[in-house]
Amino acid sequence: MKSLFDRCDRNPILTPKDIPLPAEAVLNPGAAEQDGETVLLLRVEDTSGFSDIYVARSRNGVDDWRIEPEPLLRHGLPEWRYEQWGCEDARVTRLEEEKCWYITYTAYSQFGAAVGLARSCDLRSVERLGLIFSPNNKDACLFPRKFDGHWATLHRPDAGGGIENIWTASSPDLVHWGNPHCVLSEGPGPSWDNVKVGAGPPPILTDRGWLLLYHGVKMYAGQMAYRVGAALLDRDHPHRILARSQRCLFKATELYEQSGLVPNVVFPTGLLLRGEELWMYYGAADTVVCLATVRLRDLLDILES
Ligand code: BMA
Repeated sequence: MKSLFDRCDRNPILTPKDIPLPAEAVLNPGAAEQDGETVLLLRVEDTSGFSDIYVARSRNGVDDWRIEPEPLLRHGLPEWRYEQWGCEDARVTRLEEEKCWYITYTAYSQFGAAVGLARSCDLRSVERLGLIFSPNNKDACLFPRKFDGHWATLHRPDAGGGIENIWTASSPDLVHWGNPHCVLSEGPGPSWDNVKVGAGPPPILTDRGWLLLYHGVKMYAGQMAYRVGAALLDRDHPHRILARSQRCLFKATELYEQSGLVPNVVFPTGLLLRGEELWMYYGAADTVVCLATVRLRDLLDILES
């Protein structure tokens, strides 16, 4: 059967060898467009096991990446105690109203995994705004516009007892968050996403509502398989889910996805709409960065059926 997504024939498009320092892995990139170029916010795990966020730029979004020598978000700075062990898995959203990009990322420390927020107006320097969700919480991304005067985010609190669902929250100022709603829960019974779910890249507004790509996890022989599904959220009330794919839409089938530091992982964190096509940037096997494309209409058709 023809796959819904087309993998880039240059995959993996970035590997640890491309990074200007000894790196164990490069993975889970946030994606943005700036001055006609593609910008990826790469998670780079160094050879001690700690991660920072680096910026990579390319004219075509596929190759000839130029990687900044210094990280945009460096873990371990003395004044940021909640990220002493790592800055991981950045998602980036352009807020036109603020004329800036906002970056949500996993701030990892002895206190657990929390959600940090940072702002950048040039994707070269960054201003941290601090934590927006306390541990354990991951996989947060911002919607690009306000709803009734409030910003909105998706996030994935760990409810304990192995319950990990996707929630929304809203905020008047991007700093104080409240009004929680569960928007997408773990799949039932033996579903492909029955262990946990988490938001992927920031949602994209379509004529049917907000399109969300998310990762879902199921255990096979004691190992977690990370795969990708899609959902549609209401255009004006993003905590209302309109549709959800019943099956996973993208999974590890290639060697670079099935084999690596963590096998059988595809983990999308960047999504750009180019004409009729979505370009999905994802981490594969927690080791390399890859790209796959899909026609927006094909995804929406699946969600409608
Ligand atoms: C999640 C996160 C991701 C990682 C994924 C698969 O919990 O830690 O950074 O890619 O697991 O191992």
